[in-house]
Amino acid sequence: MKTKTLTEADVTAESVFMMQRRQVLKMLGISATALTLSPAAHADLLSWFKGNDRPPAPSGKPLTFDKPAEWQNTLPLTPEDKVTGYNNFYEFGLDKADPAANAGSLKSDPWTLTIDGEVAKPLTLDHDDLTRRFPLEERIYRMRCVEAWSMVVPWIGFPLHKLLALVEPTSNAKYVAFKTIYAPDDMPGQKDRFIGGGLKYPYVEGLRLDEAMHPLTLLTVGVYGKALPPQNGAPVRLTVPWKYGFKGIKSIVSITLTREQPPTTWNLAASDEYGFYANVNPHVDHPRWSQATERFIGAGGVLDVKRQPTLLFNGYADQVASLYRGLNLKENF
Ligand SMILES: Nc1nc2c(c(=O)[nH]1)N[C@H]1C(S)=C(S)[C@@H](COP(=O)(O)O)O[C@H]1N2
Ligand SMILES: [Mo]
Repeated sequence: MKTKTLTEADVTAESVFMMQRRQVLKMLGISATALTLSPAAHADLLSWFKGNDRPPAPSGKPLTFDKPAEWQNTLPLTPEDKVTGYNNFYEFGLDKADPAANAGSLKSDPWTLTIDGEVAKPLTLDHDDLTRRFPLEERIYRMRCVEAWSMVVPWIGFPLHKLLALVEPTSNAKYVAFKTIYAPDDMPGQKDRFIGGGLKYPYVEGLRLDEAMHPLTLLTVGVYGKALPPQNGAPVRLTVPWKYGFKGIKSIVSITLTREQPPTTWNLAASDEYGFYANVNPHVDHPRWSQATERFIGAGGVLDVKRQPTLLFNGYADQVASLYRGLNLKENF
């Protein structure tokens, strides 16, 4: 990593994850004393991989679900403890280990998810509706973070198009906007600009309506056979496997059909680095790092993770490339 003065703008960049929290604090001039006093400072990437000071993630209740053959495959899975222990959920801190350590304060039951906007039949779902209203399916998806690491995850959920069909989008509906819960008393990152990486909260995301209606787009309520633990976005999050992970907004409280393209959190933070589309693409680099390869997080330790080529649309080009015919993917990154 090159040495330079870290500005506040850098703290809002997702690449901060690539540094150790210790380095970030040092560059910001926060003293070693403050560091030892900060509970968050105990957990950095390396110590997590060594299994140090990381409490076991609380696991959700077992779910009933089908395993449609269409969504099964033989990709090697990322182990459950890494899927639930190596997370991005800035509302609970910047370190990969922070969400598992801190997200226990999230109150995910009861829950209310409203679906409104340009729809004929607005709808409100409660906590139990999320797992009972639609048949649940296990889907083994590749997951690619914009920071150039990847996983393979057995998610459980239902396709978003089933929910959208129920609310009947009007002919004005062109986009779908998503919003994470705003609960600063339970989410330290929403209360404290430093803990929350300087992002604007609540976290928001969006898709074009045709992307939202695509059969791959999943409203996810579980992982590894059980209800989502809080650090993975309990009780309901989005999974769009051909896009960078930041599109997969967690702990969703509202889904609003809109006429205009909605604002999205990382684009608001750095519009030249994080686009609205965020389709995984080995040929379109992030301004500050290459996207040609990725670090697959498998069963090994931090030093033997596999480098592998990044796949166009994260390996889902056959299914989704037609959505972007005629669109310049370099301009619309
Ligand atoms: N509300 C909210 N949703 C979020 C994030 C976040 O910080 N807040 N991080 C995103 C990023 S950058 C990634 S890579 C994925 C990580 O999901 P996982 O922790 O379940 O692997 O969640 C996404 N959804
Ligand atoms: Mo990410």
